[in-house]
Amino acid sequence: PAPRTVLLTGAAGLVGTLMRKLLPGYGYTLRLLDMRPIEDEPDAIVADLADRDALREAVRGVDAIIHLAGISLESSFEKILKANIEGTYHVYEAAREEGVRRIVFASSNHVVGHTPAPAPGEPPVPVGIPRRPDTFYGLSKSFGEDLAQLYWDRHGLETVSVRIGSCVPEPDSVRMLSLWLSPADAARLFHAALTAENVGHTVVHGASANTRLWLDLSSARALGYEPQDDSEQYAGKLIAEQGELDPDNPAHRCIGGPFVTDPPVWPH
Ligand code: NAI
Ligand code: 15L
Repeated sequence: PAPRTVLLTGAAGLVGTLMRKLLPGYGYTLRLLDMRPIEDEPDAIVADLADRDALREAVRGVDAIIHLAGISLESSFEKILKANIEGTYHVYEAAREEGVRRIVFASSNHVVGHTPAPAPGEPPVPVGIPRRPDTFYGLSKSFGEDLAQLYWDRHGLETVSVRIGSCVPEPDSVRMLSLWLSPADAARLFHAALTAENVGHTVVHGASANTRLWLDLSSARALGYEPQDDSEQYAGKLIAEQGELDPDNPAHRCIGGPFVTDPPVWPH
């Protein structure tokens, strides 16, 4: 049966807030969790991923988990270790203990951030390219993908790891024209990842049908994802303001963009 009750971790964050609005439209009942309280959601579970008892209770009875919680930018190795590496392990252990069958894991383009960006006219990169994390953050997402593979192979717990490009309401850089995942397409992709059959552990790219797309979407489309949006509508304004990407600029050269030279740091 298709999953109906879904735990959304990281529900207070940017993507979590967008998905809280959009996923109920696909028929899901959401249970929300974040370490930060959510103003208009008094029933949301306020818990840190370090709290294994709280996590186990949070996953009890859900059909699936969308795991968004964690540090979403660069930070110290110690902080990343706790929130993203140990925290994701705790989510998988809770799911295993409570018999949850599927997790959708928010991975990131920063798993392959050091990969040179395709030049204009070159094909997008496939999901199978060697991983080249650009930060401890990207490394933690690479760990999450391996953890997902282990829990599939050892425990039969399924995961779709979504290497999200840039999921924001509107792209705000020329780089993001090639990576944008519109909120509506993100909901489409999460729905496909929750409902496709026999996914085992599948890695997909999370992006819209962008004219300048860098990320190949064939494994996402194989789940039934049909992106509807294209960042090209923002191209004129962004290129007029910022200029085209310069392949001689190290901050432009790779998929990870500024994360390879001067990564934005998690403020908390
Ligand atoms: P965000 O930083 O806005 O949200 C993350 C949420 O996780 C926050 O509400 C935070 O309070 C919560 N959180 C952090 N550590 C926690 C812990 N130890 N216990 C409980 N909650 C904790 O990030 P955003 O943009 O919403 O991203 C969601 C997920 O998607 C993240 O895992 C991020 O790495 C991933 N992602 C996002 C992309 C994007 O473009 N927005 C791109 C690629 C990946
Ligand atoms: C990410 O993984 C970050 O979580 C997000 O804040 C964006 O910066 C995105 O990647 C990106 O590469 O644009």
